[in-house]
Amino acid sequence: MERKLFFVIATVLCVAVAAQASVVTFVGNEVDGTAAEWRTSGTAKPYDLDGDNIYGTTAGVHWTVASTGEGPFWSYISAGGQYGGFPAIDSLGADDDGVTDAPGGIALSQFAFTINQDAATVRVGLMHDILAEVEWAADFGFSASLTELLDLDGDGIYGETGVDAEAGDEIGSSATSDILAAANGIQDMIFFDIDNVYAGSLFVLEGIYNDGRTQNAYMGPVSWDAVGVPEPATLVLLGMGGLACLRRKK
Ligand SMILES: [Ca+2]
Ligand SMILES: [Ca+2]
Ligand SMILES: [Ca+2]
Repeated sequence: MERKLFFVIATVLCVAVAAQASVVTFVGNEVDGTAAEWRTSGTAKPYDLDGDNIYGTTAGVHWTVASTGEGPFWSYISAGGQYGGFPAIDSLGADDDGVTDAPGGIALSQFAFTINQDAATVRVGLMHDILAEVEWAADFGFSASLTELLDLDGDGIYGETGVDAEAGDEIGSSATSDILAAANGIQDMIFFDIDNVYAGSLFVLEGIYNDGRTQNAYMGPVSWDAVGVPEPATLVLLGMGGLACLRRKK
């Protein structure tokens, strides 16, 4: 009986270990909402996943020119540069997940990040409408997409096109937000959920202008709130599941 139970658990865990693909969905926009007070728990946050009224409880970041960063939960690469004229928003604080509070900056077009831990769901928030008036006056029709990048052929390059005819391109689940109302200098936030997050998964956030411009879209700070992060005991169990998979394959 014990042995049977072990194999049932092992089978479930084998499926869980083998099915490494996340599911990305668009959750909603907060337009002219609480984004400027994203770190102030006294302000109710309608889209906060973990309910502590802070966007980015797990991690949060602003960035500087072509920056990279790494924390216990994530690492990131900002593909873009920095731009001045950043209105006041809550300080991230130097003690938040080891991220230094960079001066106001924004990324151009793309922001890639890796999540280093399993989680049931991670909610990603992207701030927009963060420029001073002289800039936001020309800033409208913004939307964002979040896409998982995969490495199906195992060559260490993620998100290639046409590498595997059977499985398709190395693009996983993807979602695009609604188009935001024209910028007015009051910060907005766009939220995506990633379900079935597994350690080492790679994602790219992309800003899109929908008014025919070829110019890169400006993106603001990013927040992560996670639920269902396994306790160490569960990780041990998953490790045992992985071993069981190997044993059964032999
Ligand atoms: Ca939170
Ligand atoms: Ca590849
Ligand atoms: Ca706005």
